[in-house]
Amino acid sequence: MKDYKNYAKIRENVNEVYEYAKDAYALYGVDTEDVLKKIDDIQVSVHCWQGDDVTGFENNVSGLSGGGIMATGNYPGRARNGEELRQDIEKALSLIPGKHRVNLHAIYAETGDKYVDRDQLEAEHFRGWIDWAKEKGIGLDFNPTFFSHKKADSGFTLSSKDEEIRSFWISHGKKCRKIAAQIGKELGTTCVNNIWIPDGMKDLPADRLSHRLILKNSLDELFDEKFDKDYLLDSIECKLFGIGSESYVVGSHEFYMGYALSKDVMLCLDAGHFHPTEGIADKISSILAFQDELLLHISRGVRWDSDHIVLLNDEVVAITQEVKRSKAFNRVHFALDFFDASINRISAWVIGTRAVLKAILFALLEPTQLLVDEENKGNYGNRLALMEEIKTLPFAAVWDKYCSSKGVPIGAAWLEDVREYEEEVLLKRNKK
Ligand code: RNT
Ligand code: ZN
Repeated sequence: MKDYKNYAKIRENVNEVYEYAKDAYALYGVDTEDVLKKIDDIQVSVHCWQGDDVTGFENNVSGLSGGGIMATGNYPGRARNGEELRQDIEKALSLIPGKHRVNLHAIYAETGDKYVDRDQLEAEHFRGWIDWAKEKGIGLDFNPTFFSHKKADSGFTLSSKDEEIRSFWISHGKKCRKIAAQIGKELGTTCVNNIWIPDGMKDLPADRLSHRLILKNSLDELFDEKFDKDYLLDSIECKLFGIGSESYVVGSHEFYMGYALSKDVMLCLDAGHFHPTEGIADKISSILAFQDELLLHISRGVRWDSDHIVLLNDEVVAITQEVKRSKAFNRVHFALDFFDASINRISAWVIGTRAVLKAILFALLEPTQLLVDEENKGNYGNRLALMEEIKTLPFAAVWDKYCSSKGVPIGAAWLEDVREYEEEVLLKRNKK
C-alpha cells in the first residue's frame, strides 16, 4: 500500500516555494500574506448529514425517504448516533484548514430512548451538540427536517391542502426557529436556520397556484415570531425539480425570491437546484443588489441534483470569484450540501470542504482590481488575457502554506489519517 505521508515530504520545502509564490502574486499587486489572514476569517458550514447518509437519529425511521433527495451507496462505517457523528466530524475538521461551523438538521436530535415527534422538539434535545460546539468553540447552523416522516409521505408539507398536515409542519418550523435562536444565543454566533421543503408533484399538476398560496401563508405563520438577528437568521431554499417531483416544485426560485424580497428573509441558492447547465454564480450579484445576505449550498449535481461531493471545478470557482468581486465574503454564507454513501464519509467531507476552501483561496488571490481597471479602460483583451494568466500562478504553493500554517496535512498526506481512522474506528462499527 502507498504511504501517502511521503507525499507531504515532497512539499517540506513549502516555505521556499511559498516565497516564490508570494513574489509571483506581488507582481500582480496581490499580497499573499494579507490573503492568508483574510481566508482565516471565512467559515464554511460543514453539514453533519454527510456522516450518516441523511439518516438522523429518530428511532422509528430507517433512513432518508420521500424528500426528492437520495443518498446512494453503503460504504461501511456510517455514524449511528451523536457520539459517533461528532467523533467523525472532529476527525474531518482536523484535516481541514481553518475554523468552521457545523450544520445540523432536526433529525439529529438526541432524545434518548424516547421518540419525540418533530413538532415537540426543544433546544434541550440538541444539548449534546450545543455543549460539544461550546467546548470546541465552533458555531452551529440548523435546518428543520421536512422529509423522512410519515406526515411528508403525501409529497406535501407546508403547502399541503390537508390542514392537519400543514399545521404539524408549521409547528415543526416554529420549534426549529426557537431551537436555532437558542443555539445562536448560547454559542454567541448567529445560527442560520434554513428551510427546504420537498413539496411537489411527479406529474403535471392541474393547479400550481393553490399550493404556492398555501405555502406563502404557512411561511407567514412560521416566521411570525420575531427573533434577534444576532441569534437567528432565517433562510429559504428553492429548487427546480427533485426525484418524484420532476414536474412541479412548490418552492421554486421565483416563489422564494418573491417571498424573500417581500418579507426580508434570506435566500438560499443550492448549486444543484437549477437547470443542469445553469450555474448559481451569476445570480449572486443580482441578489446582493436587493438583499443584505445570502446563503449558498455548495453542492455538485451530476446530471441531476445528485449531491455529489464538491470538487474544485469551474462552477465552484465562478461562485467564489463572484463573492470576491462583489466584496461580499461578509454577506454570503457558505454551507456544504452533499451526501455520498459510496466512499469513506470522512474522505467525502475532507475532499468537499478542502475544495471549497481552495476555491475561496483562489478567488482571494485574484488581482480583481487589475481586472476591473482593464475593464473600465475598455481593454477587454487584457482583461481576458489576465484572467487566463492568473490560472497558472503558483496557487498550490499558497494553499500548501495555508495548510501547513494551520497544522493540517499538506497534499494527499491526509489520506493516511483517514486510512488509520477507518481501520481503528469505522470498520469496528457494526452495520445496522
Ligand atoms: C435538498 C436540499 C436540502 C437538503 C438538506 C439535507 O435538495 O438541497 O438542502 O439537501 O437539507
Ligand atoms: Zn441544499
